[in-house]
Parts: sequence; structure tokens; C-alpha cells
Amino acid sequence: MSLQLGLVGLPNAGKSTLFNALTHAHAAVAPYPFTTIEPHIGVVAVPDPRLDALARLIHPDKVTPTTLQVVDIAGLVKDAHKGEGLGNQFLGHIRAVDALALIARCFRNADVPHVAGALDPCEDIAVLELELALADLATIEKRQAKVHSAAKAGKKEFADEIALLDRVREHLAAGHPARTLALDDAVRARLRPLELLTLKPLIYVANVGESDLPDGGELAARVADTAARAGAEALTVCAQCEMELGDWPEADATAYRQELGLAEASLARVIRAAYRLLDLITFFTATGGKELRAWTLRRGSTALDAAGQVHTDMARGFIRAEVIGSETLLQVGAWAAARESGLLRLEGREYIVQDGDLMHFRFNV
Ligand SMILES: Nc1nc2c(ncn2[C@@H]2O[C@H](COP(=O)(O)OP(=O)(O)OP(=O)(O)O)[C@@H](O)[C@H]2O)c(=O)[nH]1
Ligand SMILES: [Mg+2]
Repeated sequence: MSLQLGLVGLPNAGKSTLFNALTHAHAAVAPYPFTTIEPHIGVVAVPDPRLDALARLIHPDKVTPTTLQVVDIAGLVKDAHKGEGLGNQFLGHIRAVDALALIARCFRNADVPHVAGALDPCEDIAVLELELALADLATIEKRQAKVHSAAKAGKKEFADEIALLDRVREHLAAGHPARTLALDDAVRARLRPLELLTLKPLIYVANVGESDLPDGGELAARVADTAARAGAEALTVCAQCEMELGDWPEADATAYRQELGLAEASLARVIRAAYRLLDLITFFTATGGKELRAWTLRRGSTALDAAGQVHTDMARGFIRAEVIGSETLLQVGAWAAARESGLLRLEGREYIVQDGDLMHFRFNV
């Protein structure tokens, strides 16, 4: 399962720098706007202490973490919805991702011009959110025009949709993202084909200068306030430091992070936040003790879904899954002991997989 987190922000906010830090890629980074045009896609391993602990217990030949895709998107500017900057093309790139990280520039650097002239991350966020909302408004209005002409032609099945579109339109026009509308799952599903940008889950990332670490300083605090008001999570990173530290030997990087007062790489926090945002869980497999592997699943998925992630044959010929929570296994300390104590459960295809489950699929094709 390959879910995508899109990095969105004004030009020069540090999106490509953060992308490089996350993916160890070398996307072009430069102190002028619109360095990025085509989106870059990279894969990041999801750090998971349970995987490390299981590896110490199982001693597999190979350990494979689960991954998330990160997409570095072109800078968004005011009036993008009217085609300014890279306009519509780039709004399409945002439409394609599953969740958004809004990167707000909080670092001071006279050599990197700010597109709006002055450093003000909350104003930048307001510009970004307005553009996304206006793009959605255009989407809704286009759909309204279609539905109204269908209704005029006597088609009655559009009555509910007309009411729903009116409601969303009103909310967006008042400057609110669609995400803050109270919608039940069925209604949300009906909006899905419209791919509204402001319906995507979102985190805020304050990109601060090195001298503002570890707390991030006043600007990051303001970003955190804005996020809290929107009911979203905010993270503070120094993308530049993380990108540079990525090239250092691990021990040196850890020592330098300690000096900066950082407990762990901020990148791990960004990735974990994205994981929470997308409501994902991890399950593990340990094929014959040879390969220990972590897999991604949407919360609420079944054992059959999990089997399908690993191999279509396992889903097709699914018999049962042997399951144990990784915490339980780690407490017991050995697979054999867990089996002897009856801690290994046999579950059927409808079993709802729990975060951290270690699963072994019995199948027959
Ligand atoms: N001092 C400092 N400079 C940074 C930081 N992050 C990015 N920069 C600099 O800001 C400039 C722009 O960074 P990019 O990563 O290219 O910005 P972008 O958001 O991808 O920009 P576009 O692709 O043009 O939209 C580069 O010169 C970076 O070196 C940071 O945390 N601190
Ligand atoms: Mg860029």
C-alpha cells in the first residue's frame, strides 16, 4: 500500500530541502522561487522501535521497514486557482496525494527572498489555505452547474447532492476548509469523487533556522497556535540541518542533535505524524524467521486485507492467520514460548488487525 504525503508551501519555504532530508534524494534546492516544477516522488522508511526490538528477538537475515511516499510539489502562490505561478497544473499534483504537510517558512536568511516580501508564516499559511479553498470552491461550482442542468432535465436523483453542494459551498465561501465540516462517512464518500483539496488530512510544519532549535522560537509557536485553532498537529523542523545531518555518520549526527537539544531526528516525527494523519497501522510478518517485515494497513482492515498486502495468493487461499501482538511477544521473549503458553491466536478472515500484530498466514492455493 503506497500512500502519499504531499509537501505544500510557498516558493522558497524549504519543501525540497525537507524532501531531500526525508528521502536522502538530491532534488534541486535553490534560493529562488519555482525551483521545483515537476513533482519529485521519494520513498521513506517508517521508523518503528517495535521492528528493531522484534529483530533483536528473532534474528532474521533481513529486516524490511514499511514505507511511505513523499511528494515534493511546486510552490503555491496567491491566485494559483486563477492560474498564477504554476497554477492549475500544480493544484492537480496536490489533488493526487493522500495527505498534506503545509510547510511554513520560519527561518531567516537574507539570501533567500521571501515571495511575499516579509517573513510571516501565519500569513503564508492563510494564503495557502485560501488558495486551496478557492480551488475547491471552483470544483464545487463546476459540479453545481452540471447537477443543476441535470435536475432541470427532470432527473430527481440529484436533490440530495444539490443540498450537499450548497452546504459545502457555503462553508468554503466563508473561508473554512471542507475538512472542518461535520460530515458522516456516507456523505464524505459521496464527496470523494470531487477530490477536494481541503478535505485532505493536514499537518503543519514550521521550518525554522538552526539558531531557533530546539523549541523553534516565536514564529514556530505562532504556527503551533494556528494549527491548534484548526484542530491540526504542528511540528517544528530545521529542514536545512536535517538535510546536512543526513550525510553525516550516524553517531556524529546523534551527538550533534544532542548538542542542539533534539531528542531524535525531527524527520522521524514528521513520518510518524503522517502515519497518524492517514490513520494507518503497522503489522509484521516474519517469514520462516528469515525476513522480518513491517507492512502498512488502514486502521479497521481485516486479516484478509493484511494477507492481500503480503501476497495475492495468501488472500486467495486464506485459511487462518496466527496472530500475536508484538508487545506480548516481546514480553514473553520467544515465539516457541508464546505458542506453548497459548498466546498465539488463530483468527479468521474477518479479524480486525490491531496495530503491532505479528501475523503468520496459513493459506492453500
Ligand atoms: N537558513 C535556512 N535556509 C533554508 C532552510 N530550508 C531551506 N532553506 C533555503 O531556502 C532556499 C529554498 O529552499 P527550497 O528547498 O529550494 O525551497 P522550495 O520550497 O522547494 O522552493 P520552490 O521549489 O521554489 O517552491 C534554499 O536556498 C535553501 O537552502 C532552513 O531551514 N534554514
Ligand atoms: Mg522546491
